[in-house]
Amino acid sequence: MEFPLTRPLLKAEIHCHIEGAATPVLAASQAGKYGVDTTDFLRDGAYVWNDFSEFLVCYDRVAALFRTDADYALLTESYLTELAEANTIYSEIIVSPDHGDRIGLGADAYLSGICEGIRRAHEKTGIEARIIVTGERHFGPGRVIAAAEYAARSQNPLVTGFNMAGEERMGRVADYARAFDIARDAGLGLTIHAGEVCGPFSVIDALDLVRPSRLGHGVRAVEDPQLVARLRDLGTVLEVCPGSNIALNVYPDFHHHPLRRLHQAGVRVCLNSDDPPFFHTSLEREYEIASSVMGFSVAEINTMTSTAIEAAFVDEATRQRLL
Ligand code: ES4
Ligand code: ZN
Repeated sequence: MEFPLTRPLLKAEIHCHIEGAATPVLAASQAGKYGVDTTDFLRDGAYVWNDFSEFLVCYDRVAALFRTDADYALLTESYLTELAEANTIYSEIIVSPDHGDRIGLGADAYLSGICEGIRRAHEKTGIEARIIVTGERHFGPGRVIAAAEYAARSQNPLVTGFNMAGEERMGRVADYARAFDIARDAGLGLTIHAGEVCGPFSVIDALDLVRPSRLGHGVRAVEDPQLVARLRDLGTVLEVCPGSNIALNVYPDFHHHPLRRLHQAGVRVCLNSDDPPFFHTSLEREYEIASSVMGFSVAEINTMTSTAIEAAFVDEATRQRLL
């Protein structure tokens, strides 16, 4: 008797920071190569940090272990290959030219290393990937505007979006709005970290001043029912990263995470890994938890995957092929 072949669940994500995808094993190997002492941020095979501010410092320390375009190609290829092995068909990678500048590599070589990693992973596995350039909020408005200008003039077909990550408690969105105007005028897709560390006001500011089609996290909008209705009516897609939220103590555990409530309220949501090894997660684990702990059905999970692809900053022909 023949058994019907069940197709494995396909996955997609649109929110993962490239340096945040570095495994501790890869970071340790890079540290060995450059003779860097990592004991204050990498111990017993795990990254060491206690709160959001320390996480951001740890992130910068790990980023500083990647120093050449070849290092970035290796990092990107490793991350995408692992995703593809878990049946992931699409990923949007958040990259920060400032991190390339800070290590003396320069933004162009940084970006070309990441593109080479995408090319190799695509050739090996077929996975599609695009790049979202990000400004880091805690580097200040000047750097965020410079990142937007860089993205706007890059002419790189893989660069399709602009984001702002980093310390959400620094300044107000208004201080950074010009960066998003530059990116919008250049035709880039817009998304912004909001409603992760800060409450509903950060999401309201983002909607009013940036008018993004998506939000990085946005989950704390759930604290304001009017805002939830606004997100539903606008069709704004929340790039939800449950494991990140638990690791950063935004919620005590997955049972208290608002993904289910947001989905129930008609807000468009999808699953993402953010900085997977920093938060002891992977996209595969996010999908697994959504199913086994949060109780999402196969159909609901497939809807979240489709939502990620619908919201992706990708050309229509590729989107239709992936859907
Ligand atoms: C980040 Cl979880 C998170 N939030 C804000 N900025 C970030 N950069 C890397 N991970
Ligand atoms: Zn993020």
